[in-house]
Amino acid sequence: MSSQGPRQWGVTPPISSALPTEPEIAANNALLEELKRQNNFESKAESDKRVVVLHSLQKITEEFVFQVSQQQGLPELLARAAGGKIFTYGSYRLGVYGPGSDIDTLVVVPKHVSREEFFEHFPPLLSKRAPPGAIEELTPVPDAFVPIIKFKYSSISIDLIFARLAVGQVPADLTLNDNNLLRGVEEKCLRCLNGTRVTDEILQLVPEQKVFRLALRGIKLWAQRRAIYANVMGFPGGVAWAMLVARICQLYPHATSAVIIGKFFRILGQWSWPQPVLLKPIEDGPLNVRVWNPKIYNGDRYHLMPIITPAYPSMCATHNITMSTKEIISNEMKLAAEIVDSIMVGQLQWKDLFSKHSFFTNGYKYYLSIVAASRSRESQLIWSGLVESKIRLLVSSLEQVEAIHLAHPFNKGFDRVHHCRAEEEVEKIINGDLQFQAKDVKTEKTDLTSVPRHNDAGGVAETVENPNDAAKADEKADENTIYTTTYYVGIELEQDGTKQLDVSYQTREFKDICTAWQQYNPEMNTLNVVHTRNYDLPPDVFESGETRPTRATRKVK
Ligand code: 3AT
Ligand code: MN
Ligand code: MN
Repeated sequence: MSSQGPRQWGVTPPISSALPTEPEIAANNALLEELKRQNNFESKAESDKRVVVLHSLQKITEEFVFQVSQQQGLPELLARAAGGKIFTYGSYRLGVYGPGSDIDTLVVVPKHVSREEFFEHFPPLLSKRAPPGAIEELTPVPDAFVPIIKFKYSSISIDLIFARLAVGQVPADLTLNDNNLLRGVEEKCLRCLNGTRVTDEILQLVPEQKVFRLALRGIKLWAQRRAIYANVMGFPGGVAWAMLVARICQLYPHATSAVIIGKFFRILGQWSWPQPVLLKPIEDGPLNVRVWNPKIYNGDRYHLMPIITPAYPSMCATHNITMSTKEIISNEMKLAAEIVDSIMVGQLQWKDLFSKHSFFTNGYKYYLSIVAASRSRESQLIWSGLVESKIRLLVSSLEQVEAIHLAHPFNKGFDRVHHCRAEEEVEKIINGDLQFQAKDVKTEKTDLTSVPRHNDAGGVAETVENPNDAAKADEKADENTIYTTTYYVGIELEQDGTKQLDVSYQTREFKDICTAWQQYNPEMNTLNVVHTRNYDLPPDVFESGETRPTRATRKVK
């Protein structure tokens, strides 16, 4: 018998190593059934299709490396041995993908194959080797912060990124966990390797992957329904939620997913932030790069809810969190803890945990509507993305206003299209007026969890703009078409209510930050911050069946 006792997962001993009870197993089965009912899993046929696509991408990668190697004069045998391998990261790698998920894929090549060659040779090879018509919407974005090729392969979205290692060959059995593999690798490639290295480590650091996956599916669905899933807006993103669930799995190594979810809310709802959540001790490594360390770096001391990625070089995946979003997340966790307790004793059901947020229906009396507008769709994609990435700065500065207790950003923007004939009408539109909204184009929520835009630590940052296909309004010659994206921030005032609400300084400062950006074009883009009372919220932020706030009727004396 081993004298060492059970393995310790993570940085502390477990809280409990108890085995599941009958009622816990029953609650877990009910959780699984509810997630199925919520369409959280895709069919076996769909999943099999992903395997076929990935197999094909592996073959194409090998051919790509072979082709480039031969062109460089390598003899056939060596060109074959140069190898090339694909890895995945994101929800597919974690095993928590649903019907609409993409496959986040990384192509790893040996040192003699360059990024330029990847962008030059890979797309044509893809079209040539995939079944006819299988590749659609092929969009290489070589100049992004993380260069990427986006496409659909047999209707599955693929995000393809690239890393070149400082090795002569990339064999089929290569893994990316050795820190020394990072030596001599350029920065863009390091960023691309990070996604796979982090997801791989998370999976390595949990006691039971199956338990982890089901619990994470539950937590992700809850966070999406509660509108607290969006890294750009100051909420945790997919990687951060995964790490939080992983930590709870470490603390209860034999628990069911249902129990993990309950403990998740209890423990994290009262976590003594800014104590960091770690999955293992922070490692030092061979590179001259920054590793998260609040003792050394002043900036790291300001992280309010630090959740630290396990793979070297460790980073904080939640540096965007503000005082308000932290409070909102903690409140949601406390509320959820009560709900799960009731589920466990049979008084509520899992569907109650996944109920929709009430940000608009029963949220705040006052909202700020941040309206980003452009005269063309292309310009609007870029402009709204920039404005979106700065909202959390506005939120932080609103938090400093004495009369404001909380500034709550909604996690998605609303894309609208408007037709108008006169400049006065344009003026109204860019100030939030919806009377000229195109009748034939539905308002769309920009899904920040699936349209990656701006940089983030702890994952692979992709700066990509996704053309919004559904809203293809014709631009008629005699009409101006204006594109707006509106972000909503709910404002909770301080209790005493005596102070005046004046946010003119904060909104001006926010506009200055956005318009200082070099791609801002005053001819094309505008930005306005409008005060909106709850009863003036536009109808399209509500779903059918929801009750809109009404103006409180005053008693007539
Ligand atoms: P889906 O199932 O695809 O919706 P996911 O977790 O795979 O969920 P993404 O495909 O959007 O989500 O992202 C996969 C990884 O790519 C997560 C993170 O490492 C990286 N990533 C995506 N968007 C961003 C972003 N805006 N900033 C930084 N990293 C990002
Ligand atoms: Mn994904
Ligand atoms: Mn993706």
